[in-house]
Amino acid sequence: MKRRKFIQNAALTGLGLTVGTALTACADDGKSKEKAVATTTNSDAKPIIPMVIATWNVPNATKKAWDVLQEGKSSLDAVEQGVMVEEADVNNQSVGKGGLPDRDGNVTLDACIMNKEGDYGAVVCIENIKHPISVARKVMEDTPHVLLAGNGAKQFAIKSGFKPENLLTEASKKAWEKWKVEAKYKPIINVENHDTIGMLAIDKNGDISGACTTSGLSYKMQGRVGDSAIIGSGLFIDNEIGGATATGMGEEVLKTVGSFLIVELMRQGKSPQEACEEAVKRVIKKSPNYKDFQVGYIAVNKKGETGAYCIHEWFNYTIYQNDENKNHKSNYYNKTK
Ligand code: SD4
Repeated sequence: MKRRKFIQNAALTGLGLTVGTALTACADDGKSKEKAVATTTNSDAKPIIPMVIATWNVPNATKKAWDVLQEGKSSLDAVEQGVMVEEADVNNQSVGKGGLPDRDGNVTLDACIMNKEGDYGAVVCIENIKHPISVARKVMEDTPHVLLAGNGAKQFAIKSGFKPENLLTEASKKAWEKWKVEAKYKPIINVENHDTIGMLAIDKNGDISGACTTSGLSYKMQGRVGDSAIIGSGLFIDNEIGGATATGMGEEVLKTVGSFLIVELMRQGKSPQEACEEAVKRVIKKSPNYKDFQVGYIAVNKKGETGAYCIHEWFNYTIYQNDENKNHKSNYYNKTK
C-alpha cells in the first residue's frame, strides 16, 4: 500500500490518533477564543514572564514547570520536569508509561528537548524507558549527536542510569486487544483523554526552552516515528524569537515542518496566534483530507504572548502565567459539522 494511502487509512480505521481531551476538562466558557486573540495584543507591554504553555489539559505538568521556574531554575529544567509529570502518569495513554502500543503491542516513545542555545536532543522509537525526555536531554548534553533511535537509544539510556521497565499497562493492553478484535473503529478525533505533551517555557531571565514527548500514533506500524521528536516539526525554539510545538497527525506536521514555520513567521512579524493559524492553513492546503485528522499548534514569543490554533474543535492548552494556571480552548479552522 502506498504510504499516503496507509496514513489516510490509518486515520480512517482508527489505527489512529488518540488526539484528544476530555471535553469536560476544557475551559469552554465562550471567552476562550477572545482570550486567544487578546494575548496577541500585548506588543508594547512588558514581557509576561516567567510563563509556561503546554498542549492539552495538563495542570499538574504546567504547575511542576512553574514551580521549577519559581525556584529560579532554567526554562530547560522547567520543561523537562514539567513533561515528566505526564510521562509518569499511567492514565495518559499518549505519553510515557501507559502509552498505547503499536499494532504489535510494543510501547515505543519519541521525545525531544531544545534549549536557549538552539541545542537539541532527541530519542525516537525508544522502548522500556519511562522518561524519554530525560534521555533526550542526555543525548543533547552528553553525546556529540542529536538523535538516537530504537535499541541504540535504549542502551544509551541504560548506560546513563535509567532503569528499563515494562511500559504497557493493563489498561493499554486491554485497549490494544480490543482494537485487534474490532479492527475497524471509526476515525476518532479529540475524544480521548489528553494527549502528546508539547511544552514551552520562559524563565526569569527571559530564556526559552521546549520539550515534546509522546507514544505517538496508537496502533501505528512498528518502527513508525512521528513529528514529536523531529526538530522543526514537533518542536522548535529560537531564543531570539520564540517557540512552537505541535500535537496531532505527525505525518502532516512533518510535511509542513510546522513548528519551524511558526517561529519563522513570528520572526517576520506575525503574532504567535497569526503564526499558528498560518501553519494550520498550510497543512490544510496540502491535505484535502484534512477533515479526517487533527493538527494543533501552540506558540509563544519572547514577550510571553501566546497563540494556539488547530483544525478541529476540542484542542486545548494550558498556560501558567501571571500566577494563574488555566486551561484554554483553542480556536479552530473546521467550523462545519
Ligand atoms: C505523532 N504528533 O506521533 C504525534 C502524536 C500525537 O496525538 O500528537 N498524537 O504523530
